Amino acid sequence: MPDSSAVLPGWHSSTCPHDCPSVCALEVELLAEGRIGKVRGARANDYTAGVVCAKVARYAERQHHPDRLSQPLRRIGPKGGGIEAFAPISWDEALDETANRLKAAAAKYGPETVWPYFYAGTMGLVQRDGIERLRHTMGYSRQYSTFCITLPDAGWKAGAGVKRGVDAREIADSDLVVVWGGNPVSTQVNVMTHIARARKERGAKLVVVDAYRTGTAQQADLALIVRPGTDAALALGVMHVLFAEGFADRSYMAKYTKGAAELEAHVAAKTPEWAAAICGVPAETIREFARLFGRTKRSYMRMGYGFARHRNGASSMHAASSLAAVTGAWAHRGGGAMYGQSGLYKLDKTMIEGLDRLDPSVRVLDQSRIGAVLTGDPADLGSGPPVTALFVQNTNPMNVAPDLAKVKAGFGRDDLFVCVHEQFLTDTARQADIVLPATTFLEHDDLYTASGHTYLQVARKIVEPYAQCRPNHWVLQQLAQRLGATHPGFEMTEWELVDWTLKASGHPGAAELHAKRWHDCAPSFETGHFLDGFGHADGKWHFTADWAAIGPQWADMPSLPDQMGFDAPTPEKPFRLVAAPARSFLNSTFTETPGSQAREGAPAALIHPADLAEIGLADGAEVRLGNARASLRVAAKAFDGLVRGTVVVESIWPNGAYAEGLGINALTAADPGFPAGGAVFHDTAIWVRPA
Ligand SMILES: Nc1nc2c(c(=O)[nH]1)N[C@H]1C(S)=C(S)[C@@H](COP(=O)(O)OP(=O)(O)OC[C@H]3O[C@@H](n4cnc5c(=O)[nH]c(N)nc54)[C@H](O)[C@@H]3O)O[C@H]1N2
Ligand SMILES: Nc1nc2c(c(=O)[nH]1)N[C@H]1C(S)=C(S)[C@@H](COP(=O)(O)OP(=O)(O)OC[C@H]3O[C@@H](n4cnc5c(=O)[nH]c(N)nc54)[C@H](O)[C@@H]3O)O[C@H]1N2
Ligand code: SF4
Ligand SMILES: [Mo]
Repeated sequence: MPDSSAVLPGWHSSTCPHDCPSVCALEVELLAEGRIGKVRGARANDYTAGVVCAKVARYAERQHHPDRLSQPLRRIGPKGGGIEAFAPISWDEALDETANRLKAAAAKYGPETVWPYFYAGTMGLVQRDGIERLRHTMGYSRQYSTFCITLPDAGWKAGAGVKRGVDAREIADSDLVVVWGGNPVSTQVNVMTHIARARKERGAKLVVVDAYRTGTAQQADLALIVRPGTDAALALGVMHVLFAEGFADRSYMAKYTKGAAELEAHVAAKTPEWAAAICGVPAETIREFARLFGRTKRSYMRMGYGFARHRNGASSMHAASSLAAVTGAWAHRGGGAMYGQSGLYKLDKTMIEGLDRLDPSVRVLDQSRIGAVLTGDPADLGSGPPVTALFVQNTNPMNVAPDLAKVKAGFGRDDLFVCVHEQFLTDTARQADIVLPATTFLEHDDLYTASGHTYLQVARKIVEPYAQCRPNHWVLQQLAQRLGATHPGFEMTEWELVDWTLKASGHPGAAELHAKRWHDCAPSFETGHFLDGFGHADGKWHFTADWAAIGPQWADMPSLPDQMGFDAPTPEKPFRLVAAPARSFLNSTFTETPGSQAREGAPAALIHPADLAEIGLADGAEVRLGNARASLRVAAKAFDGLVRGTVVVESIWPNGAYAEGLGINALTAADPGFPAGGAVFHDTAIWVRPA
């Protein structure tokens, strides 16, 4: 690859940086004027297979959006205001002021008063995780990242012992694909490509388990629509049938699992009728699914994240993913289960994250509890000082974090300094004292792993940064210089960090990987199917979970799969809210693009027609959704693809899309899920009233 200043018009390879399991291999059209044209999926990559989602195909809308931040800004008006509340300043002024404020805060309270705060706006490892190097070299408060994977990870690892599973390309060899608690039509479209192939070539069946009839469920041969948070009950009902009707593979279980006899005894009483009363799926449908799954050795379970975003989510993931170990589907091509592949890459992140400088005695703050942290909850702050300075990259907590009213109260504090590095003036940037303009993935270099497939990819910048935008790495280098943070990682370019990380991890170096476009880290069939042992020391799938080994809040968790509690409906709050991802947004990203806005319209609450009638509301009427935390107005949409009592608001709309200026996460709780924490975005009891 020549120096990026010499990138010529035409098609260039890249990688989608967004927080999506697909991590598509991209081809980006560079037009003559340095502008981006079309974006398409790489056909030569056998996972991406030439397909990308519509929102990224339209990336030019985002890249060249008139509202992209173009220069550093200082706030001169009230917090929460628009662009008129800010005045342009120079990069030197912005960086000096930020460094001075962080220094002053640390001088007053010690370094733990500063909280570098980030998540996965870009999934590139250098631009996403470099902030950890600044944190560790300065001794700033650490972050426990709980928005996304904490709950599903805990549940998966309880069974499998390691985070990897059967290669998604094997879906093409499956006779039955079960998409459980995820909505790939919206959230990782490439899964559907491989499912379509299996259906066309093998007549494979598709079963979808979800809390509402999603786009994915609409394509299914059999859709099981559950009450939110009740997947463990459903799984137990299915297991009951598998054992009772001779579908359990006892020789597989004897060799590869722990706790099979206890499980069999335990599910003997968990009949489909018992399960149906809890999960809302008719007993006959549970039997139909169990028999189909039991008969089909090549059954592939694609486990989603969504059904684990409940207080009991880890336990639900463990229960549902255990089905493949009962039938021994794992032993067959096209059979088994997969939730994520991140355990495959084994990257040495020392240089990117400054792990050699991590001091384990420094306090850890929970990302999802940012509201409680910023409002000074002693349980969250521990014995440490208040947080008086935040430096934010790659995340939009004023929109995506739970318990949003508390988050807003925290950001509203006068004694809190906030610097936000962003591509757009997000809800979070609107709270900042200093706003810094960030590059997009087309304007910087990075390295990408994937959750949904097995390829490592690198991507180089294709266009020069827009206006005064700068990469995360450059901003960290500049701050490090001003703060006196020294680490070899700050001396390296992005590309050198990529190269160091790849080579230190035993992978091809940056140039070699760039030339070959992607590098497959898939293990052998035997390892991929755990035929040489699962990840636990005993090499077994654990039906009996050792929750105590995973997190501190284990005491109330059943070791064998069982139905645990959640934010249960009450007479005052009879509904359960699921705030599932909208197809044309990616978390809070793409809410700014005209194409996505046109497709999504406005926020709406999907409510069962019988529930609407009972409340005395017509389709399209304004309703108010609420609980003890907050309430908000939204239009009701009659929808019969859910169990009565469920309300779905596809998300995450900017706060300004709601009449009273606070979005859906005003209703969600920041309570940590069991046993190791994790946000519970789909586990919310609410009331529904006429607005
Ligand atoms: N109600 C509800 N809430 C949810 C969820 C839900 O399902 N329902 N899902 C949760 C989940 S799973 C997640 S992962 C979180 C996601 O929460 P976030 O990670 O905060 O969401 P994103 O919108 O993906 O990205 C945040 C920001 O990163 C910025 N960004 C992108 N690239 C760069 C870059 O290179 N540099 C800088 N400085 N900024 C960049 C984008 O402009 C964007 O504003 O939301 C959680 N919140
Ligand atoms: N278009 C789009 N794509 C995205 C995102 C986005 O916001 N929009 N977000 C990205 C991110 S950060 C992530 S982590 C992934 C997440 O991708 P998914 O694995 O799809 O997970 P979720 O987005 O949390 O929710 C998916 C589904 O879980 C269902 N669900 C909720 N509660 C339950 C339950 O109790 N039981 C069952 N069976 N189903 C339930 C919801 O109805 C929803 O259809 O998607 C990524 N891709
Ligand atoms: S499907 Fe996911 S990885 Fe692929 S282009 Fe869309 S957002 Fe990016
Ligand atoms: Mo996520």
